[in-house]
Amino acid sequence: MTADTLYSKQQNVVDFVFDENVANVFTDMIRRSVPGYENIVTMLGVFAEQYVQQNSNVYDLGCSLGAATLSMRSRLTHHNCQMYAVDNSQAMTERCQQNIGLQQGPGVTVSCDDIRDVDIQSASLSVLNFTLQFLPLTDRAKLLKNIADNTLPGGALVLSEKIKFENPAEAQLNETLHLAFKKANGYSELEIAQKRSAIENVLIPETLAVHLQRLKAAGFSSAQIWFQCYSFVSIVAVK
Ligand code: GEK
Repeated sequence: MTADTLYSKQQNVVDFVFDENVANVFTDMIRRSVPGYENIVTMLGVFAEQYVQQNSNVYDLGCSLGAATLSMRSRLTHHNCQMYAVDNSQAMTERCQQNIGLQQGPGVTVSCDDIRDVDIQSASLSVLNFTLQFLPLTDRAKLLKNIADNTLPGGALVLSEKIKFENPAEAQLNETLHLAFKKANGYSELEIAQKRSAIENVLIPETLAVHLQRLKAAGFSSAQIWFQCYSFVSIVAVK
């Protein structure tokens, strides 16, 4: 795994993009920046075991290097389903394709596409693992409705996001704890500050209440939080 040193030197910070440089260090970056990421990825395998149905499709939307796809594939109990891993960063999908090829398992179609354009059909499980937060606010409901409309009865969506807190004290506490987490993982004050300014116009968090209400409005019959670590949550919504 290549260490993430992207923001270790003083630089003119520009908006964050998922380019070659990020793809090269992404595994290290996300593990050291997103508390609970590895647990969530592991548990996606358990979700796959629970929700993937015969003759259905599984979607990893914003797949990056394919960690969620690999976890789900490793625990599929039905082998007559098709997996789709989609990301609009070519640097990510090239590496994702290689990673998937390194392990045995059912077929996965990896494509370099915008998740807003994916033709979702007969989904039994879809995953948005820290991806929805990068879409413009105005596009989020439409994507969730597309997923809900094309999810089979009993199928699910797992949505992981960084959330915003309305209560200033709660926001401050979670911010402090996240900062401590990043420092404990070896990021310097400079790295943390530069990454924060690179991401602030790119990753737009919303409150948990907004997420849960929008999932219900999209057509899921239930939506509940199953994991939280500081401001990082994962929600399961069932059709
Ligand atoms: C994991 N799920 O390891 N269309 C397609 N992909 C997009 C779009 C879009 N409109 N916007 C952003 N992305 C992964 C981690 S990372 C999370 C997901 C993070 C992609 C983007 O290229 C990147 O690969 C991914 O969403 C977000 O389980 O970096 O915090």
